[in-house]
Amino acid sequence: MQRWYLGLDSSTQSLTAVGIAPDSRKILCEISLNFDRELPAYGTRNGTLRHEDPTVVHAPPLMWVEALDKMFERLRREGLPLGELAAVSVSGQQHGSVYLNETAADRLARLDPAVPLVEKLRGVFSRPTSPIWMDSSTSVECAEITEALGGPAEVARRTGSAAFERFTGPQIRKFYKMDPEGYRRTAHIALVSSFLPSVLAGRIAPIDVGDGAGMNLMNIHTRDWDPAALAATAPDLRRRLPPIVESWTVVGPIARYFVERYGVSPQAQVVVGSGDNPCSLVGLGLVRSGMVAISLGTSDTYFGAMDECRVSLEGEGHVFGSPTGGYMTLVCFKNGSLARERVRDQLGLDWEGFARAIFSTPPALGGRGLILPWFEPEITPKVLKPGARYQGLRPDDPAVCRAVVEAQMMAMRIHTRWMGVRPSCIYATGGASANPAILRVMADVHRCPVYRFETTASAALGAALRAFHAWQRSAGDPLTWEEVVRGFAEPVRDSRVDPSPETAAAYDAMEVAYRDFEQKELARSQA
Ligand code: ADP
Ligand code: XUL
Repeated sequence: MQRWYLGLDSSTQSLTAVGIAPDSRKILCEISLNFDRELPAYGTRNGTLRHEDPTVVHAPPLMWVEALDKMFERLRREGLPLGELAAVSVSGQQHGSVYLNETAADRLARLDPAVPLVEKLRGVFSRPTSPIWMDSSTSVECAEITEALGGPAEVARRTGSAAFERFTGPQIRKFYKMDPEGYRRTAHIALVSSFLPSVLAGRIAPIDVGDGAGMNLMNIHTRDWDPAALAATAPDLRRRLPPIVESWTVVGPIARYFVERYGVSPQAQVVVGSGDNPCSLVGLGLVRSGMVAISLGTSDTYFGAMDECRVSLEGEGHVFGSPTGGYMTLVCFKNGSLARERVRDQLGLDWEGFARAIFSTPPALGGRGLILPWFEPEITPKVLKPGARYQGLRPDDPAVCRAVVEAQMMAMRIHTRWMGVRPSCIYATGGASANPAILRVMADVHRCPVYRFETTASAALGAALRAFHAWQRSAGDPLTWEEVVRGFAEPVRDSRVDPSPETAAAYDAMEVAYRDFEQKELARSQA
């Protein structure tokens, strides 16, 4: 039997496993367990616990543990050769934190193969629920940390991002203020992506530079804890945090629990976990600077690899350590598919009609009009007062179809310029990447080739590929990242859309006009 590798993605709603066999470049399995359906006793909705304050969003960490047992049970039932497993790694929803008491390390080290994980680990939490990335209840703490560190640009310069409500540091500060006794009882703080490797390896696992950068606590330049950020967050925080390591670090062999209970190879290595976005970077094959993915989902996200560390002092987006070495960026635009749907519906079209309207309108509308697509409050740039703004266009003009997509692409072009990396190729993913007119505008505005990428479980695949890479490295036979991802992370064949050079001048002119309109409207909405 050939060696194989397992990636486990603990996301908001489910735990997904992807197994890969690199020798044959085969995906051996893709299995997903939905938390609400398969673990109803925890009472989650979409993987989260409801709170009377809608800005508070938590999840039960014990549910993630139980899901792990269920997953290994499934893997065994489906006949995966667990005895041949070479390495496993984890992808976790970013920012979510798990609070462990002083018994945790010992209990993790003594898991009993005869007793399910939940029974042994029920008592290890000093905070029964975990705040996750959807929690936005820490504005006060963000302001306090920002003030202590000398302003938003300084926080971004140090940690790669301005202070964000969902980031772990502000969440830890809130816990410390709200429940000082609970904080006192906390011996270890883990991320979702370091907690599950801790269970798998039976010891407190380190945090990697990818997910570590989503905490407002890691210095993005030194790739280690930032003493000033720690001090601004909570007292005695350093001793509650594990070390930060590069993303290919081996935590140790898999715990005896999994060997005896499920027949996993005792030689299987547990590789440090990372965040789902850093893992997706690998799962999409974005292993060279300038390779970018644009995900056109409910919101649109732009993320890619970058060799040098540059941060946005305006607070646009985030810089994380990349699991491949260097850095990665992530910028989120809230008005994605919902804005496109709004336009489609207000014109009474289906997606085909929407595409036809784009193809029958000239690039940049021949300069006759613009829209700022802020139907909902926008993240990039920050717009709190929603409402689309029109210039030289009426909402019932079919040209709005092209205008909205061009505006979205132009906003990405403008608000990712701080990265100092021009995209060399773009992988388009997400629901709207099925639309050929949208891909045409994307290629023209960004002036680079676009490929369509059909993803199912890119984060879990990325974790499996990271496990493979780390195993090779630790065996003294390192592979380049290109060799690691080859045959697994490939775009749809024949999906390449090349930019049309004759549109370049129109979009350069549009950029000037768009910037101007955006500046004016931003100033007006702040007035
Ligand atoms: P998420 O993962 O955020 O739920 P998806 O990546 O599944 O989102 O994308 C869903 C969105 O894709 C829908 O909201 C819809 O607007 C959009 N979509 C689906 N098909 C098309 C199409 N042919 N053209 C444009 N948008 C589309
Ligand atoms: C990234 C973020 C989300 C979660 C989703 O900053 O908050 O993408 O990682 O799981």
